[in-house]
Amino acid sequence: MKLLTLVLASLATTSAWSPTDSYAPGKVDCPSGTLTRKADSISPNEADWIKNRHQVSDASLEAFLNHCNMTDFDVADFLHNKANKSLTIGLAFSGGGYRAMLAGAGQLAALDNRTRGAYESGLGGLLQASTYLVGLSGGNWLVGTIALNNFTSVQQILDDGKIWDLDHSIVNYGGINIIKTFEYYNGIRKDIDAKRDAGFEVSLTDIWGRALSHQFFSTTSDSGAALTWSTVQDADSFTSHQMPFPIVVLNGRAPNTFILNGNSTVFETNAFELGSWDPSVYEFSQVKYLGSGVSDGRTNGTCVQGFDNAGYIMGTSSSLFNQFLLQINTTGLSSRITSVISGLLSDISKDENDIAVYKPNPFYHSSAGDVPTIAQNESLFLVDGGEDGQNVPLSPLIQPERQVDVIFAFDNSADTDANWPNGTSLVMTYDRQTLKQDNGTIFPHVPDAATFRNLNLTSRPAFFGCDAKNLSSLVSITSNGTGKSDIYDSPLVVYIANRPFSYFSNTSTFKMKYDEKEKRGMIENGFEVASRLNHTLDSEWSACVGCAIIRREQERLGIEQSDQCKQCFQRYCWDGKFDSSQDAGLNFTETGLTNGPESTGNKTSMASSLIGQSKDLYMMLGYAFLVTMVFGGFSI
Ligand SMILES: *[C@@H]1O[C@H](CO)[C@@H](O)[C@H](O)[C@H]1NC(C)=O
Ligand SMILES: *[C@@H]1O[C@H](CO)[C@@H](O)[C@H](O)[C@H]1NC(C)=O
Ligand SMILES: *[C@@H]1O[C@H](CO)[C@@H](O)[C@H](O)[C@H]1NC(C)=O
Ligand SMILES: *[C@@H]1O[C@H](CO)[C@@H](O)[C@H](O)[C@H]1NC(C)=O
Ligand SMILES: *[C@@H]1O[C@H](CO)[C@@H](O)[C@H](O)[C@H]1NC(C)=O
Ligand SMILES: *[C@@H]1O[C@H](CO)[C@@H](O)[C@H](O)[C@H]1NC(C)=O
Ligand SMILES: *[C@@H]1O[C@H](CO)[C@@H](O)[C@H](O)[C@H]1NC(C)=O
Ligand SMILES: *[C@@H]1O[C@H](CO)[C@@H](O)[C@H](O)[C@H]1NC(C)=O
Ligand SMILES: *[C@@H]1O[C@H](CO)[C@@H](O)[C@H](O)[C@H]1NC(C)=O
Ligand SMILES: *[C@@H]1O[C@H](CO)[C@@H](O)[C@H](O)[C@H]1NC(C)=O
Ligand SMILES: *[C@@H]1O[C@H](CO)[C@@H](O)[C@H](O)[C@H]1NC(C)=O
Ligand SMILES: CC(=O)N[C@H]1CO[C@H](CO)[C@@H](O)[C@@H]1O
Repeated sequence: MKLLTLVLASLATTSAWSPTDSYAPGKVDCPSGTLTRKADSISPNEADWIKNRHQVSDASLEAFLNHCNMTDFDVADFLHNKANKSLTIGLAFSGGGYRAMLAGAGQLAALDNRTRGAYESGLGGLLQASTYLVGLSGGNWLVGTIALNNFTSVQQILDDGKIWDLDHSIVNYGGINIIKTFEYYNGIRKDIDAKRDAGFEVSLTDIWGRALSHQFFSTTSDSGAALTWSTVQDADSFTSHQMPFPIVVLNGRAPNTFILNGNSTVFETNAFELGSWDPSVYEFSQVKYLGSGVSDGRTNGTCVQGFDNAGYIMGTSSSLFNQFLLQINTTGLSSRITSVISGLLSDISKDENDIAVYKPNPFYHSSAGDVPTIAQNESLFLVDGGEDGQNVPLSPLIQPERQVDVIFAFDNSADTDANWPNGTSLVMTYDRQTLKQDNGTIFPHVPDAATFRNLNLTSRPAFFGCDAKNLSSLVSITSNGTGKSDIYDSPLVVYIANRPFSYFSNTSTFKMKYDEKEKRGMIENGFEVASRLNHTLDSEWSACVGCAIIRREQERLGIEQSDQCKQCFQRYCWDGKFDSSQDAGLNFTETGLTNGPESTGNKTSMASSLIGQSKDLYMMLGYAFLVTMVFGGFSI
């Protein structure tokens, strides 16, 4: 009986993997209907899943708020008798390589009730109460690792020590074990050949995605060669609605073009679909059937599965890093290994190296989008989600269709010379709303980068959009007054930026190796960042977080805040003032404030003044030797 259950369980889990049980996609029958739909709502699958998730998260939110010590606030009465809807919490984790993954892991751990100490000195239970979990680039490594390993926890990862072995860089996987490295590359080569032999174009991102999978899916058979992104739909923790809805963000970019914030197409891959809310595409396609030939979403009856390899999707969101593979000659690997690698690299698509090729294009001959070059191309070209400068993945969470009440935006970008964030990512998202490409979404007022730092908005948490009434001017500038957004549709943003407490967490974006001590230092510091140094800097921090979560619904209902919440908002809301004078620089002190000259930490920047503008960066992308030049100079 036990055996039977086991067999059935393994059948159930493998059914969503690649039908070839390898990296190669394989042919399957098509589902009925078209594979695409217009982006005028969330998908029926998502709507249905979210409804069920709320049954789980509502109870967790009640437990969380009850533990927050909010005064003059009756949690049960508010949630059961007053609120008209389930409160929807979105978590967003920025890009920034392993720095962002590890700092983000600590921040996530502080919200996770499964982390030892999180319930007492963090925000334990907030993850359990959240609805959406979004990541980009390094942040997508975090989200993807957690989601596709059946919603494992950061605590579990640290305790088990099986995944996130970062002792050796991804390029030199075996370290001194040359045979292991040799087998690693041979295995990747076999995978890449299998996909090509099945008739699909391969790009550097395929190799990159397979390499990443060895770190993220090391406990999965064949390091996740056949593991698809859509497998998440079948994970126990997903079907039982124990995890938030995972989403990763990508950008569209055709070869030989560069992205300006204004004309970027922001794509997302969620548990069910890949697509974009932006007018240039305005369509979603079922992620499980990526790789199928379509015309305006219609198939010929034969479809493909297995194209949406989990590592490939995660590699696409972080494609800026895949050029590391081209640095191979500098790593001192044996000639036997480099010759395998040279073979591997010689046959891949010659498009620019950071571009992932999705061919056939799931939006081919689509009638929904208004940028014909996307619909007319046989390939869809996707790149790192941070290339448009919106390094915190907020786009999926500001879509009014998702009805998010509050976003916790974790910014682990390297904006400054010393690899700290300066709020630029939020400015990019703010600016975008004036453009047609943002399609009527609204994002609260934020100040310029100098103000972010001068007013200490990166050295302690900062709330934006505290008063929905102040957003009315944004509704009219986004569209001509017929926009789809209502001021209350715009979530309040709790911005939490990377800063040091117990560890200097401003490591270079391109630091590719972390020993155990460094890894734990980064994660512990992240916990402290999200918890106001374990509540020591503000014993009411949990209550203030509670105030932020309930704010929009209170406003919709016309309920006044408690005195405690008013004080919290005075402490954490940006007051609308600017201090754009010379950036005073940051020198973080234990109290959470800043003074003095720029703190240096492990500064690795060589060429940041050279590459001040992203335009230059993009023109230079694709040349292997530039990876070293770019160290520390880009904001992710
Ligand atoms: C709430 O207050 C109690 C008693 O002072 C304290 O033990 C507990 O840690 C507080 N909870 C939070 C989440 O701050
Ligand atoms: C904060 O709590 C976390 C989790 O329990 C712990 O790892 C860390 O050492 C604590 N930090 C401080 C400064 O006490
Ligand atoms: C978190 O854990 C505590 C103690 O283990 C429990 O009382 C609480 O209900 C849990 N909260 C959530 C949201 O799961
Ligand atoms: C997935 O996680 C859930 C919740 O922790 C657990 O009950 C289930 O057994 C796990 N499934 C697998 C296949 O590990
Ligand atoms: C974005 O705008 C720049 C400058 O006009 C242009 O060079 C680039 O091709 C555009 N990108 C796309 C994807 O349209
Ligand atoms: C139908 O689509 C499949 C998968 O996209 C493709 O492999 C096949 O060649 C197509 N068949 C015809 C007859 O066009
Ligand atoms: C790397 O090595 C290969 C041969 O192993 C050589 O063809 C290639 O030019 C080298 N690349 C660089 C950047 O030195
Ligand atoms: C903020 O960061 C951006 C890069 O993301 C940089 O170009 C800008 O100079 C920085 N500004 C300040 C005031 O630190
Ligand atoms: C306002 O915008 C809507 C859609 O964005 C459009 O249908 C309508 O024609 C516009 N009205 C005017 C007066 O421009
Ligand atoms: C920011 O921190 C510095 C250093 O502690 C302090 O002097 C300054 O008053 C703070 N600024 C604001 C606006 O809180
Ligand atoms: C921070 O400022 C203090 C006082 O101005 C100074 O003593 C200290 O060296 C500075 N630390 C760093 C890392 O710059
Ligand atoms: C509010 C708004 O501008 N909505 C537009 C979003 O994009 C689609 C596709 O271009 C339009 O049809 C909507 O009107």
